[in-house]
Amino acid sequence: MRVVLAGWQDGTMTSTAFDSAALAVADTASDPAPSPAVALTIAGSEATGGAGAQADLKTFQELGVFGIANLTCIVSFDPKDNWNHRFVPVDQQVIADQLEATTAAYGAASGAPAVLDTVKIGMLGSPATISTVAAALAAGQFANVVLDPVLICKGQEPGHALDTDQALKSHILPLATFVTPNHFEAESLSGLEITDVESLKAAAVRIHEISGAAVLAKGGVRLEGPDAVDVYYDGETLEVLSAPKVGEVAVSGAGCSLAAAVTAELAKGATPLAAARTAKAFVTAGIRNRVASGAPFDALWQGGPR
Ligand code: PXL
Repeated sequence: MRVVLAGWQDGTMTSTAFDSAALAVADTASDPAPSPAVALTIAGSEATGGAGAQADLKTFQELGVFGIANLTCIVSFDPKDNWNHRFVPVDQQVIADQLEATTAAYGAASGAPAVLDTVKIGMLGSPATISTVAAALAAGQFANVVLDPVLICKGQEPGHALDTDQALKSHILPLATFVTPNHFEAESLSGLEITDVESLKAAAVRIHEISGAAVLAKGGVRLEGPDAVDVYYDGETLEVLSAPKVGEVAVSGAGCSLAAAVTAELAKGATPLAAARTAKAFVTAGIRNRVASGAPFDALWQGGPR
């Protein structure tokens, strides 16, 4: 049932009136709506709203999935320093507390009608956070672990970032069931140079061999040609997903939203290949409808497909 509250829409209804109207509707509804699928993102906050947990939650919501975010770090771009990342990690105990609360509310033993079995991993940012999250994943009975392997965060000290990249490869990648590397990450994970669609395919195959996961390797705007090409490979099916490029400049949040859309679709029961196809279409529409700001990059708009 779709309820339209006219007074709320035209601005004449107060929040108290809205509450009573909503309660009256709840009282008279005969069948409660089925619980939506649930998905968790373990990710960083990106203050301007384009990337990170904010992009993930908006994507989950747009695709009809109840989104939960456990934050690993706070990223604030620095407009005084060429919009580089300022990175602040969340305390390890606070990350563990968020995971504990989420598992108690929606995990397998929670009694929740829609059990949480699908998680997306975004920016972790430090070897310590990687250990905390790896322990939760190992204990967490997640059927779907979608890894957006965010490798280097501008603004982090290089030695630290290399440790983080290594820890991600050793401790999180083996737990992933679906990986979404961008051009740079696919080169780093596969050890191959990627210059065209054929080398992107080879990298996707290699990353599948290393991880056992389904792989959606993104060429995006980095490969020459009129189309933004991504390659899907799961050990059996190799599919090239292609859409006309929308400009030649990467849009903030495209990678996060792609992986989040895969996560939402898997949470609803889609196959990995169907999830990849839906995610590609979702991101293409979101880039077409991107949002400009005072920052020197645009942000993807998750409401684009509406
Ligand atoms: O797009 C990668 C990314 C992921 N997560 C956070 C980010 C960024 C890029 O800025 O800030 C929190």
